[in-house]
Amino acid sequence: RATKGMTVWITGLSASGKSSVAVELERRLVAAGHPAYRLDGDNLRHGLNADLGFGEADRNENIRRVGAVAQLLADSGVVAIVSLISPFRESRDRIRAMHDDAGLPFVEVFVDTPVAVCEQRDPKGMYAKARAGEIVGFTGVDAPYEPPMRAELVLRPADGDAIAQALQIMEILRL
Ligand code: GGZ
Repeated sequence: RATKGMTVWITGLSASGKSSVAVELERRLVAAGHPAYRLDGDNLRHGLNADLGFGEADRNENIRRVGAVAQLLADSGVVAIVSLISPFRESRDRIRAMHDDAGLPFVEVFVDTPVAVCEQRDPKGMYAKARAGEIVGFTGVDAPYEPPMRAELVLRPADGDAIAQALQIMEILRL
């Protein structure tokens, strides 16, 4: 039976673990024979979204574009895996509504890693820069993050590593 296309939308703070769980999820889906493709915010900002910054309007445009691309992939039968901070509830909900209208499943996954933990990890030193005022408008420091109200799945650090978290996502996808 052919895979049903869908979008798995992974939202959370910088360094929350979105990309890692997305990589593991893609690996597992492909291994199980399902076409899957990752759309990662940080990567897309080098190409498709190279013209966008981190103000509210640009972030919303970033979310809109990635949502549209994900929906095209989902429509083609691919499991689109989006990892984007996507801090604004309303813009995430708009993409959900577009998927609903098209009859395509939209699975919102909130990687609920507390900002203190993200800041402790700080793999690229960006939280330190934000605290020092060298980056202005950094999500979780001096720019907002609006958590989902009804995510299909919430992942917390206590749920284990990226592999364990990816398995939890696999379990709720009706493929
Ligand atoms: C948040 C920023 C910022 C600011 C640069 N705020 O964890 P990273 O480093 O590797 O990935 C983050 C990425 C965020 O891009 P997104 O497209 O996911 O964001 S959004 O959905 O809000 O449009 C982070 C880096 O860019 N970064 N400046 N000010 N993250």
